[in-house]
Amino acid sequence: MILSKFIDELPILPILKPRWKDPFHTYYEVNMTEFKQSLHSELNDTTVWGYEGSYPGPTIEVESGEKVFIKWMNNLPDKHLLPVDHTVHGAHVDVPEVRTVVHVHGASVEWESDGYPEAWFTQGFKQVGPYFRKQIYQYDNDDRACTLWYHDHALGITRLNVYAGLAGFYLIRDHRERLLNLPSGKYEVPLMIQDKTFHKDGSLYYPKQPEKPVPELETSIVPEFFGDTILVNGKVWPYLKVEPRKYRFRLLNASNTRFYRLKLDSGQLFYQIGTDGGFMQHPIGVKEITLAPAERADVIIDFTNLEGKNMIMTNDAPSPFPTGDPPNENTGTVMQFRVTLPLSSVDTSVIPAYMMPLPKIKEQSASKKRYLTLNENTDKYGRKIMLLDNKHWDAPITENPKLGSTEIWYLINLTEDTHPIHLHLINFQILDRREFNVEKFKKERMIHYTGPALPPEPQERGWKDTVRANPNQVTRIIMKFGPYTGLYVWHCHILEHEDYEMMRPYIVIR
Ligand SMILES: [Cu+2]
Repeated sequence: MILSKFIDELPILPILKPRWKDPFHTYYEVNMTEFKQSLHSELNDTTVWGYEGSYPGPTIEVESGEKVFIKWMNNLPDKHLLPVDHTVHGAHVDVPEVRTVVHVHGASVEWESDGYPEAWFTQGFKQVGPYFRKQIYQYDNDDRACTLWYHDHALGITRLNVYAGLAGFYLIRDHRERLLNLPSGKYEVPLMIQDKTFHKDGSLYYPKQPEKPVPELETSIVPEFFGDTILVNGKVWPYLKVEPRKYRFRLLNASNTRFYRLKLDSGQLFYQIGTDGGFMQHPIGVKEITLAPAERADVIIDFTNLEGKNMIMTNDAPSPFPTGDPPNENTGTVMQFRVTLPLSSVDTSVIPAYMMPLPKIKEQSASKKRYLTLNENTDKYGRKIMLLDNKHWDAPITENPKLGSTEIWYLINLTEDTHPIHLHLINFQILDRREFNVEKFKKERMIHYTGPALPPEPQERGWKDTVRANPNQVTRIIMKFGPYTGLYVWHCHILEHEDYEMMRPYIVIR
């Protein structure tokens, strides 16, 4: 079944209204429920999970420094929409099948409100995980303007909960952003890009068995999942009618495994103004933007003088990345822009020449270096299992940075895939990437570099919370730990890896 492209309009995500707001606090309640929604007009309505009855969830917009409280509430059914694999750690038969916990990706948050994977809760908070501490999460939002997103993070079923629809945007705004005079209002559109596969009846497909099924087990964990259709804001291959003027788009890859390398088929440039953690120093004009799962890019596209033109945003990233198959005509198509709306007023917005200072964290300021491997092993059923530093989730904590200290982490990738590595709590800067001899490292546990240190790509020169750690390379990142102490996680953001042990706790100590 092949769905027609560009017959549905891009959904513009609603902004969530707080339940209550005074000069000191803002309070939201967000309900998670199961419902049916049309994801394409040729497809029967799809049963999905969403926040506040919407997939993707409504956008939460806050001001830098605003004290925000959110009660995330689980009103989902007891039975999961998708096949749970009870052989996966944290999803065994001794815990409820449907568990949720919400993480605001990229936010700096006290640990009790960060959505620790074992702080899950069930419908009505009837049952909670061992690290559950509070029903109402607190967000101080002491960050600069940036594009964050919220999504589920429950241990062992994150891939299923997010694939079912539990994801939304969380935008922090600030004074500096308003001074930049960027395209705003209806000319600023967040775009959440995901891939999914559907059954004929419109229901979501997620693989149930690995390639070599274990007869006695209902297994579902797979080393990767690639859908055969691309959705933006919850619609398959949508179109957006635009005016001949500048637009700001916040691009987010919210897919389970798929990477995207986005281009405009008209050859137009994206003017990138921001990375994961906020504005870059200067905008860069780029022909293509690579986004691993969880990465964001804040861009301006200028449709001025393009009246009547259509252009397609395409994807040519191989899957798995970077050495897998190229996308086909379907997975290579993301959405269409149609410059068919009349210009409603003169476009006075700008692509700024300068956004904000971006001081480099000095390498000499680091008090500790950590050498951490990304490993590929085989589990007892013969399935692929990816690990961080060759350790499982429940091994004792080994990463324990001191509050206020700066560290350099060497991500030593011994696998054949790129892994998007995400640290909670902090933003980091990418120092460099460098080729090394993997076989020699496996034998001698010593890094033998085989090439020069490569600086981060221009599109990565800013604050980051997710970094692509490429195969055969050591990727170095630098960060200062704070402002909170407590228990956080770092993990691969390929959700099939994260769910199956490619995640580790870490603790910030005093
Ligand atoms: Cu991974």
